[in-house]
Amino acid sequence: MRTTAPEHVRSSPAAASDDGEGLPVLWHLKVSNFNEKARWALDYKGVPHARRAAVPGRHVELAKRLSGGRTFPVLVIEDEAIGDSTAIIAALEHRYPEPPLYPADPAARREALDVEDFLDEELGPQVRLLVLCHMLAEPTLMLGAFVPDLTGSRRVVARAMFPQVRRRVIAQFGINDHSVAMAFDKVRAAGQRFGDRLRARGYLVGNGFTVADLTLASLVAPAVAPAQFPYPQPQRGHPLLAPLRDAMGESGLLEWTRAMYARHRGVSSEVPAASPHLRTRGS
Ligand SMILES: N[C@@H](CCC(=O)N[C@@H](CS)C(=O)NCC(=O)O)C(=O)O
Repeated sequence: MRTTAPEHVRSSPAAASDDGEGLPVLWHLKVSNFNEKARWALDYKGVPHARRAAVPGRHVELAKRLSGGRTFPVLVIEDEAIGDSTAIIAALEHRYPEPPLYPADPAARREALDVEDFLDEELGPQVRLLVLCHMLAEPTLMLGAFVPDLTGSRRVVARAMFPQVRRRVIAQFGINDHSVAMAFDKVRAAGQRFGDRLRARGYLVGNGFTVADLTLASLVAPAVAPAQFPYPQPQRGHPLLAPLRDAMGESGLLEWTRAMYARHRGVSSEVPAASPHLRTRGS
């Protein structure tokens, strides 16, 4: 959504002090493409920040408390909680202009923001649906990607409850033959729309990396599983996801995404919780 989404930006002084040192805090889901979009922007700009990962599904209540919305990512920065990846990037661009993700030229900037919006609406949710649909057949794969921190008895319980989880996910995301066919159509349409430009110029807008490229690469990342993705991706090269990789390979999206990750994903600027920078008050 566009940056003017006040329902997803809330004054949140209590949450802002969460890390104990006034660092921005990113509340996120490790597996998720929209969350990767916000992480990449923070890392690209080298913004020191703390991260709080949640279990998919359980994050909705947290999101409501933080931003008033129901989705992650939520970035708590200064006294604001921002619950939308596009608004998060806009806020980062404003506070940390270098290196820029928005083109300097106004027309190119408009184009990059329009591409970002288009991809947020027309590609991100479809890739998510297809990744879910292809991974649901294999509990180990699904749990390894969606709850990578689950170990021991909690993992055994999750494995036992997996048939219920699968039914819930299918219902929640409306996964059926029709929605899957439509999602494949949209992935192919995005490939056709942008493939020629990417092959010719390497970037979506102008001749350099912008928010448009970051958005496209991060939104398809769970399907591509590039080596630099910062969390476990047991789906990397897995045969169950071959149809999805093939659909993206037709337009060159697969290779282009790997190249963007290799060239621009860079190092994480997360300040780990154990760091002395993150001492809790009084310690
Ligand atoms: N427009 C939002 C979309 C974010 C989004 O869809 N997040 C998902 C996880 S990938 C979510 O939290 N969904 C919970 C829900 O819709 O109930 C953004 O760009 O941040």
